[in-house]
Amino acid sequence: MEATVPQRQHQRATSKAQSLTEKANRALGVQPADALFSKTYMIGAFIALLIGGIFGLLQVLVRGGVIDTLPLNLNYYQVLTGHGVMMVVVFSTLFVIGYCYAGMSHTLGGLLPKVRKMAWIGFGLKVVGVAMASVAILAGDASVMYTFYPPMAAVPYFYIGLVFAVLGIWMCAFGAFINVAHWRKAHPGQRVPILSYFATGIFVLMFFGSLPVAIEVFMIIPWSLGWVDTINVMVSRTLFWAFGHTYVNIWYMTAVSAWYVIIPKIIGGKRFNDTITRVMIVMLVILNITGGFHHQIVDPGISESVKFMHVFMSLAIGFPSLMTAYAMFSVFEKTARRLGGKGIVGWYKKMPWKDVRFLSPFIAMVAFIPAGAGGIVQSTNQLDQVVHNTLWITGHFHLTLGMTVVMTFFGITYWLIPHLTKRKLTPFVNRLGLIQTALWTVGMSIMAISMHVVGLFGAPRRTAFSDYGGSLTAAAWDPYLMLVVIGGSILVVAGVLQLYAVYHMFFRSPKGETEFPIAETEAGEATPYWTERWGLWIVLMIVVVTMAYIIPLTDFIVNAPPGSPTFRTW
Ligand code: HEM
Ligand SMILES: [Cu+2]
Repeated sequence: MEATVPQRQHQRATSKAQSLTEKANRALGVQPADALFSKTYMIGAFIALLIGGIFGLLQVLVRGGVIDTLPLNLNYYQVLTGHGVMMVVVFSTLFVIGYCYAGMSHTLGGLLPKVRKMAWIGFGLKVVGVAMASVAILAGDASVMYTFYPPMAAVPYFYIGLVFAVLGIWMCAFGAFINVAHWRKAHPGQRVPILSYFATGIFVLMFFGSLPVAIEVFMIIPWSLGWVDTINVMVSRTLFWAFGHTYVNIWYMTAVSAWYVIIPKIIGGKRFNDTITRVMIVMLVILNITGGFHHQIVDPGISESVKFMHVFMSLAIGFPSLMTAYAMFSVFEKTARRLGGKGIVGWYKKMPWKDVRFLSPFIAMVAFIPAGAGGIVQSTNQLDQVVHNTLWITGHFHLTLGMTVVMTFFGITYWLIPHLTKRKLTPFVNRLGLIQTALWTVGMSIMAISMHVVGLFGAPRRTAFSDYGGSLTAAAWDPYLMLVVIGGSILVVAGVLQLYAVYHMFFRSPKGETEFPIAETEAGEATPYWTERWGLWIVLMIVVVTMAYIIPLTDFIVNAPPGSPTFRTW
């Protein structure tokens, strides 16, 4: 729609002899070379969802006692590792990067050719890395779960694969920084467009969040090669969760970006106050990494006072989430009232419930209410003793990740893919999407709620089926595990529908233009320039991280227990 100034400058700078069609494409807002990049990421993401979904189904069938041996001689823990890696490392990361790059391309007037090249190299590195890790898992030499905690040790090339994947992520992060910096130089005094502001925050966290895991992997590689005999288990777990927790929040922030920026447009409204939106992003960036410690509440070797500080630091992330909840419902209400909605709840009738682009992320948001409450439970020392390492935890992250994040991502596909493929969202695909949304909601709710309940009764996570020598307690879990099977099976059907919808929007839907929906701010808003001070936000983030990590890490290293040799538990 808009051929902005930077687009024109960029065109002049890059190549003078462009074909007419290419120019027309640019004028219409989607640049073929940038679209190709994001499309490739989407395809990669959905292939990972397919493989991860098949593994998920196998898991529920084993846990529920429906089958007792897995096909192709697969081992339960091998499948579980594959499921975790495909869902959290591949699906989520590829989706985030593909979406953020599409957002930057759209709002910054196209990616710089240099940045596009970096991002493709990043893709190549990720493909090599994931392929190496997958071969190791399939060969049965890396059943260490996606968390790969020492002292369990996989074959060295599993970790070398992870190094490639991290390098690939860094390429994309640096590409994003270069593109945003280039735009800022060309637009002195202006605010970075909101979607690119979100992308900046997301890539800052991606880079800083993956530094600790890179250090961890460089500790593990010589140990797995046998060059050093032992490893400090506590240091490696701590480095892992500084990364793992931050990545969870990267997915969450990506989902939130769609809530703030895209959904108001889809419902025909304006977005929430721009300054507050930016403050929320900055808070998420500054406060995030230290949350990693809530994954270690039960770990030994961390003093009570340090654990207390970390409970506080974890709960601090709850604050921007509450701001988001307020912001979203305020936008819904304002929009609906403008459209003529009346009464205390009657205005809800004005929401486009039959539009999958709205319904799927709306349910995702609602799911975050119980999901976030569960997170507060787990961050509380005494309550975590009850649920730690039970299926409650698995239920929790299928609500947060499997519903809140994934359903928002699904909702995004229904406009992003047609936008990228220059096609239209047909009423048929929309209806398919609504059915898929309903099935995913029902399936995930049944599965996640039963997991929460059976977790309270003590059923452990990360364990293949066992009747524990005929234990009556374990027998009492069976009905809930059957519900997990039912929920999981419904989910798989929903997953197949989603994959079909993606296929349709890629190859079948009629040609046409689909808008990249970005909501405007309310008239008369002025965002102060200090929101652009990323240098300061990063310094503050480092200060918070230092406060959180110096004491425990020094303690783990100075008062280190004997290190651990490698173990192969499978
Ligand atoms: C297709 C539907 C799905 C099914 C049937 C399913 C099923 C399961 C089951 C039964 C477990 C726990 C196994 C155990 O602890 O013994 C599990 C673990 C897990 N799932 Fe899913 N899941 C599905 C979708 C997803 C999605 C969409 C995500 C995230 C994007 C996800 C992420 C995870 C993660 C991170 C784990 C933990 C792995 C570990 O403990 O190492 N799952 N899943
Ligand atoms: Cu966390």
